[in-house]
Amino acid sequence: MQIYLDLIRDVIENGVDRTDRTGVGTRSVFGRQIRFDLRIGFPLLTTKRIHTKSLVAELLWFLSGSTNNCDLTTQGVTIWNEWAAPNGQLGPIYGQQWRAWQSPNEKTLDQLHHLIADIRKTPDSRRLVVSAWNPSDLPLASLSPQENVAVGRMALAPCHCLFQFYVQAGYLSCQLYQRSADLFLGVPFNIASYALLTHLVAQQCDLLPNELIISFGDLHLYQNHLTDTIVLEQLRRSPRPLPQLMIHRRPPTLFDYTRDDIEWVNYNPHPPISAPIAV
Ligand code: DHF
Ligand code: TMP
Repeated sequence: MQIYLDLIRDVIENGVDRTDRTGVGTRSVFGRQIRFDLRIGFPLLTTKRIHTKSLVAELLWFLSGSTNNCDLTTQGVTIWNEWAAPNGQLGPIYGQQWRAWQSPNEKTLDQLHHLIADIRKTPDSRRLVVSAWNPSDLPLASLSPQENVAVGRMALAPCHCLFQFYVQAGYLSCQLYQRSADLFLGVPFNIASYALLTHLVAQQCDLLPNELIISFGDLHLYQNHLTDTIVLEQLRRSPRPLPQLMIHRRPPTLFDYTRDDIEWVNYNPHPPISAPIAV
């Protein structure tokens, strides 16, 4: 995970200070790519503790097709609270686009179901793509997250908005396009979440995980993270050996995993670092 610390240095050294939607302000670069070899260990950040319970709950929540924050808060997971409407709704975000993309004939399209079928049937396909970027459901810039949900729109535009799989010689790779990336808070989750997704899809398709590639659009550090106790503290810490992921069971489909199926061993990170999240 040295690459993560290098990315932070890159943004600090090469980034430009900019305004942003939240009003907090960022230092930002445009267009970066990182790669992880999933065969040598699981890319879970070791220079601060990542709350794996939230990570697993969020991915399984996406996979279930839910867009209601109550399905997270009942498990004690609060990472989506700032964007949810009072009834818990978040509008047509990831879960809906992945599992029930609204198609013109009034039917819904399960992109993930088709993805698994396509990987099995035509592993050489160049169309193993899932998109959460549905322009007709995007939030309106003039409305708050909660107001957008009230008019049937997404609370937040998809950040990790498109991903593609690639199969070669029994190995599965995944590339994600992330249009906007909060390097301190969001990115460690995004790396681990897509690494986990790649492991789960591989298991379901009788493949082994190979590489995770993330291509970033606007990659930024929020100004209120650029402090001695947050980002600079992160940079002072040395990476430790990567943990290994254990998947205890092979359930019938990608949609049947439970949190008890997923566990990391040998995860010995530095302590957590808390930071304010920009809304
Ligand atoms: N907005 C912004 N500004 N940055 C984000 O990363 C972000 N991520 C969203 C929604 N909106 C966002 C969804 N993912 C946390 C991590 C990921 C995430 C939302 C929040 C977070 O607060 N992480 C803390 C606490 C973890 C926990 O409570 O389990 C952390 O220290 O990692
Ligand atoms: P934006 O919609 O104005 O780009 O704001 C979204 C912010 O949330 C931005 O800082 C990126 C961050 N983010 C992540 O980094 N990862 C995520 O998974 C999500 C949902 C958001």
